[in-house]
Amino acid sequence: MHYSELEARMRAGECFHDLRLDPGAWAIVRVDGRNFSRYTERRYGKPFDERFSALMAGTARALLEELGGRYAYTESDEVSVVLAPAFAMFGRGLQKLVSISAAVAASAFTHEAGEPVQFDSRVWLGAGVDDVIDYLSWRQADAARCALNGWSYWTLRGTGQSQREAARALERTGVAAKNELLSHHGVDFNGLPAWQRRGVGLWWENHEHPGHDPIRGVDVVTRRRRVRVERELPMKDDYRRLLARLLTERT
Ligand SMILES: Nc1nc2c(ncn2[C@@H]2O[C@H](COP(=O)(O)OP(=O)(O)OP(=O)(O)O)[C@@H](O)[C@H]2O)c(=O)[nH]1
Ligand SMILES: [Mg+2]
Repeated sequence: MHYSELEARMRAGECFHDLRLDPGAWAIVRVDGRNFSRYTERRYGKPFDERFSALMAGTARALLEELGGRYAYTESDEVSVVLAPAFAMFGRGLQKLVSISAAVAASAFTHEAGEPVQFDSRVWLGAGVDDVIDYLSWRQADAARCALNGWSYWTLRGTGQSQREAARALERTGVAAKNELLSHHGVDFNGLPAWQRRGVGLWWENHEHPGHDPIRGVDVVTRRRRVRVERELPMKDDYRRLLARLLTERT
């Protein structure tokens, strides 16, 4: 068999190679830490740890920069990165996007933490900006739900309840009752840091950078792009308005 025949036959086996993001669609790539329940167990404070959150924000920044994303959002052990319809890396190929985003996340986190971790990755497609805003509101609602559950669980554990006792007690407890449970134990849920309840958002912003032009011998101001890390995100409709502005404005 000629090499070119073998090549063609073997390439045909790469049957997922042609999968691409639909032209004109918005895409979101979401990475999630693999087995992080176990990884974080003995290393980080519960339910929230500022050091862990900083590592995830650093991972989100690396993804935003490497993929040229429009917006990134992180909560718990996950990061979502919004890719505008003009996203053109990897010929919009799905396998490259999924594998490289997982690799970027794993290497960024590992480099900072000093020990190896892995992330999985998946892609979500939306037709327009409104879908993207719905997606991001969904992840923020998930952050709020997890924060309430996490705080309730660890507050009960703090009173001496076992894993099973705390989990069973919370199965039968609604949102209002969890808030009451927390305030009964001196935790004001709405007074907790915003990043714990609402997640962290990252986006590009322009800023003016004062400098000196040595050739002309004059001071100059240049405009530069930098990543803004927002740990005080608004929620609900205010968040949707912020997102609408970030996703539609020309940068
Ligand atoms: N201690 C601590 N743990 C955290 C923090 N943020 C997230 N986690 C952990 O990250 C886990 C994320 O949950 P999942 O992604 O559903 O579970 P996982 O174990 O990573 O499992 P897979 O994603 O399916 O591999 C939570 O269960 C928490 O245990 C934090 O600030 N402190
Ligand atoms: Mg995980």
